[in-house]
Amino acid sequence: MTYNEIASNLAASNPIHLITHVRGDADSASVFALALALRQIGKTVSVAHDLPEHLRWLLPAAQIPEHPFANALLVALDTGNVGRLALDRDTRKRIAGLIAKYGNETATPPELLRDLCAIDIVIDHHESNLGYGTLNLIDAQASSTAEMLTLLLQELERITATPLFTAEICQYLYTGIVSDTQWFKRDTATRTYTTAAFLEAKAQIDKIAIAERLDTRSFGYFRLGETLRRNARSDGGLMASYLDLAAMREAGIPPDEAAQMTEELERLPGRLFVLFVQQSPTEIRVRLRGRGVPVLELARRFGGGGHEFRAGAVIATEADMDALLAAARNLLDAASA
Ligand SMILES: [Mn+2]
Repeated sequence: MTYNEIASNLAASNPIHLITHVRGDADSASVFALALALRQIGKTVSVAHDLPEHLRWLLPAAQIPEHPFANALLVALDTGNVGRLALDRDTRKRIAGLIAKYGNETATPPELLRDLCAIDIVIDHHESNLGYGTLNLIDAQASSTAEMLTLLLQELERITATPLFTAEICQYLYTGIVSDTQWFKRDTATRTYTTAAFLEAKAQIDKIAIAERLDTRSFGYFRLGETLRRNARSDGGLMASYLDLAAMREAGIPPDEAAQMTEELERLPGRLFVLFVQQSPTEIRVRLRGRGVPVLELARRFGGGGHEFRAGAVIATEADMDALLAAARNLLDAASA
């Protein structure tokens, strides 16, 4: 599907329900740019998201309902996994049960997933996205969902002849781009520059304010750093660490904020980085980063997904942790051979 075709579909639909992923980030929050734009062209819009506490400043001033209206067009954004969609508890549980039955999402028959959750349109930049929507706009060349939404809103503006790039909308899109690219330091292509320049020309964007807000960490975050360093193990180019629930509780940091410690870990001189973050007694989130070493396949093998050099998964036990580390070591050996 092209940007124009998706924009035409949105222009022709009403109401519209937008769904992003669990453990939201500044890029998934660019969904609010789309929501506000759709409202400007007269649509009834609802947004299902899961923004963690430390990112609540990204919520729009205007109230946007979280639950879909009857017969709404369902649009999923910023995730390649149906299992990661910020759906209601019940549906998520049923999807998780189905995926568990087949081992991982890739092995789960798409039609069975569709029975539980029939997405009309998918908009995403993750390479691992197989296209679980009726219509799919998957652009792995895009730095972020925010970059994609900038292009999409340009089309929508043309189709509806309604100016859509308000200061608030530009702010959302820009924040998503700089967050996913770490201020144009990674996944940045010429088009990322073009879209960012377009937004900068449309609105006065306070970059310092955005940078400060994105960099804000709780005091406990720095205390949790002690656990990150204490549990760190290096083995050749493999760097791994583990943040357990007890340590997070003691530091007063929820797992979502703790997961940002991947950024510190990947500053170490290594080639493959693995951060385990215990989400609950039965769930361990894995964040994978590769420096020149592709990690997407490894994530997939453990039921996850993401990008070639940045991916993630959720595993269950400490035995899974060992299995993943062993697989990571093999991967590194194969890459060095
Ligand atoms: Mn993203």
